[in-house]
Amino acid sequence: MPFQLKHEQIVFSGIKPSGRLNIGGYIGSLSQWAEMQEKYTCLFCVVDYHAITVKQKPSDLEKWTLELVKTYLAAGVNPKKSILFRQSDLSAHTELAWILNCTAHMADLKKMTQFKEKSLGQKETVSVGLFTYPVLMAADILLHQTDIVPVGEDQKQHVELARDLAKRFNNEYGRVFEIPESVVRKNGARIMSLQDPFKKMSKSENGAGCIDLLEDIEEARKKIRRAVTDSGNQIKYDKKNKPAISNLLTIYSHLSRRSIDEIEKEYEGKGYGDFKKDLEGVVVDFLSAFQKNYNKISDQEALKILEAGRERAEEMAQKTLVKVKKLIGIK
Ligand code: ATP
Ligand code: LTN
Repeated sequence: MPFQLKHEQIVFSGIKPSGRLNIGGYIGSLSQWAEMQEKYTCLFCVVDYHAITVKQKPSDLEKWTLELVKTYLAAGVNPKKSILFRQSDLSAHTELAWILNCTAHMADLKKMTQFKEKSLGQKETVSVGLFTYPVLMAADILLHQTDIVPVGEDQKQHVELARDLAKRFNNEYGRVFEIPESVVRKNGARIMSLQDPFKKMSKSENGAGCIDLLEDIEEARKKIRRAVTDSGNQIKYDKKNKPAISNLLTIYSHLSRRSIDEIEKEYEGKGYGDFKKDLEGVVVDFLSAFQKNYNKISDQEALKILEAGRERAEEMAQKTLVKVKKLIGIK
């Protein structure tokens, strides 16, 4: 039975199965998804071809993929409302990526901050895949005629590139792609390391500055206790002068679903000690509830959901790819 589009506008997002998602990725991106599925037709993808742009152990890829699907579900993504699928299940993604590689310019990709950061120190041995990574991401987005892309701050530039490639292709060959827009949280789009408020909390960092969604609860407690703070003792959101406390306030606010204003008021006259003790509670409550949801889902269920998602996602993908190929003169 063909999948009926329930809502007019289309949302697409994805995460790499390259390790465990941390609370930064949750706050910046994943936490927006469940809400969006009530208003939009949503496609949420496990982007395994993106994961292999840096070395991965082959035997880990399937494990991380299933973990990620379960993570999506535990965060409230509902497979009855949204399409969950694996990027490599649809060859249209890599096919369109190749075509868009021929639309992208070297200069477009040389500007990409993520590539510059990730290739630092690797020089000539960095994979070409890491360089063209944003083109594959553009293919993911454009293939499904996406309107909205919820991501963290670090991916905004890649969505910008997807927009540019869509416009360039449409101008050159004829209108085929929607022009997507990123949706980035006003506050929380860049959660910083608990050990260094000038460094992004990141999956690949994985140290004391980063809390995974599946983190051992006692470990998580320790990481909050050890989190760095700023000079002074006031609990005040001030990114410039109090970057560490501002980051902790942002985490507190998102995980407890309370506004920063409200939290600041509650801690007027109190010090960092009280605040961090309560933050520990907020993080532990959040992680416990999340992990309880996560543990209810089996690998078999996750696999079934991916299989159903593949069928649904295939339709739109093929429609777009057929049009694109015709426009460029390939049968
Ligand atoms: P890596 O560091 O290995 O590149 P990552 O931790 O950035 O991985 P991704 O899979 O690349 O994880 O990111 C998943 C999503 O979460 C993306 O939309 C990304 O922008 C967002 N995200 C990742 N880290 C953060 C963060 N610290 N704050 C806010 N959003 C984040
Ligand atoms: N590059 C993103 C993951 C990603 C993505 C996408 C996000 C791949 N394709 C399409 C949104 C839309 C990352 O590193 N987090």
